[in-house]
Amino acid sequence: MIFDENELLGGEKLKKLQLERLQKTVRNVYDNVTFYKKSFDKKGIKPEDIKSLEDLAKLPFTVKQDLRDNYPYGMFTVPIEKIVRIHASSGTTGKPTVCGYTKNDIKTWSIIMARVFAAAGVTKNDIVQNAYGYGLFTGGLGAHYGAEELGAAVVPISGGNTKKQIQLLEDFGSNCLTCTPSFALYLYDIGREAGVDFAKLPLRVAILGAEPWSEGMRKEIEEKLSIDAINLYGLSEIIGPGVSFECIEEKNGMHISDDHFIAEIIDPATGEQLPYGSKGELVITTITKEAFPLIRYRTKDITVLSKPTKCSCGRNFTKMTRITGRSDDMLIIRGVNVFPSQIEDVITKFRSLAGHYQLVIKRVERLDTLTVEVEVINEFARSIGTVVMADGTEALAVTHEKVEALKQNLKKDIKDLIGVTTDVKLFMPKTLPRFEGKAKRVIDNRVI
Ligand code: DLL
Repeated sequence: MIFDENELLGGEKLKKLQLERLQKTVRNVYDNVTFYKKSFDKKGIKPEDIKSLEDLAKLPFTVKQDLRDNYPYGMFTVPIEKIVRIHASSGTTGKPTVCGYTKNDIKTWSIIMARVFAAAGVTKNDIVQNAYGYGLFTGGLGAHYGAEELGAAVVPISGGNTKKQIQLLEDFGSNCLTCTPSFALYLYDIGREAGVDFAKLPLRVAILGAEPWSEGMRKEIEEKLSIDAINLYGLSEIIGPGVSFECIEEKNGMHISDDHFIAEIIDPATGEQLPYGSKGELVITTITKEAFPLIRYRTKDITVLSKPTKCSCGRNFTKMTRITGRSDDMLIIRGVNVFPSQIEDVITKFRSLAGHYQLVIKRVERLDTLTVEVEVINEFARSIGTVVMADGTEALAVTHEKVEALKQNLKKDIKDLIGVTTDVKLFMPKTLPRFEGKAKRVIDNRVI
């Protein structure tokens, strides 16, 4: 289903609207954000040089580091009195990326998210159980406002709390579930254990995103929960969830709200724009945001764009395929974005730890587990003593209280900084692999 008329726009009409909105956005950032003024001036570009959509390619890219350099509010075009909401997502080190919204931005986002629900066949008669996390993360409030905009009844349960989720699915008769795909499967497992027959629940559709998943996972979720599983994509910097979404008619590629975002695909190595059908990094320019517009933002997500054609749902918007990877090293662990450099930062603050570490990720019973394996320094190992193993190698006396304390402290600091619970394994000096070239810090054993 369609939520608003603009969703039916296409062809020259859409292009005209995009150009008008692009020109206005470029003028806004040039006049109000020092970073953009400087970067445009450096390239010798003025807002009035943007005469066609093709001229977009003349503008410089914006990257996450730029947002970090202007932390916290330097990228906002409006003073704080115009801001009504602030969200944030992980940066590559301690400081998060800050995203501000004006009242109009919240309205725009609500409409964009209402489209997502409508495209999934949700109506105002439905009950939406929103199991995306509420808080700095955009998932919870983004889905919440969208469902309300549509007129559906939202159950704002937020993430986790699995047993309660199951109870509400049964008692409240939720028709639509919004959460990460791995959480949907986890809910199923816990529900089954408790004897729930999912085929008998009123649940009809799940709108899933915030982490990579596969067609295999879709099939599994649809069969097990007896529902349709819809893919939803977005990122905090651009607006949050809602940048693109599947329609229930086709479930084949995600429609980008072209009237709010201009999408490009580039070669991540050269930055060169690639034609429709090519696999590359998604770059997005926001054309309706007020407080925090972004020009040619490099998402680092790898996908393919297809030429806009009429879809059976009625939309003419550009479609993008599932995200197949990233061009940086960002990991998504239980829906939380994690950069290895953030963990490295924490490790280096401990004097008893050496800088040699690796991150091992597994999916155990549907949930991601992250183990931080790190070497201690020689002095620490000697101070607590070591034991000789059967194969003659020396190992840390792991039962020593200092070992336990070090593990707990590291675990706590990582949890405090990035919000992910980890396992910590301490190793003797010089026992983790060494690398001649680029260190391979991440061992991702998840099968998605
Ligand atoms: O994950 C926003 C969101 C919330 C999207 C709820 C969908 C549903 P961030 O925390 O900033 O924002 O993380 C953004 O997550 O760059 C992708 O790498 C990844 N991601 C988001 N949706 C998908 C998806 C939210 N459907 C980062 N498939 C993005 C694969 C996804 N990856």
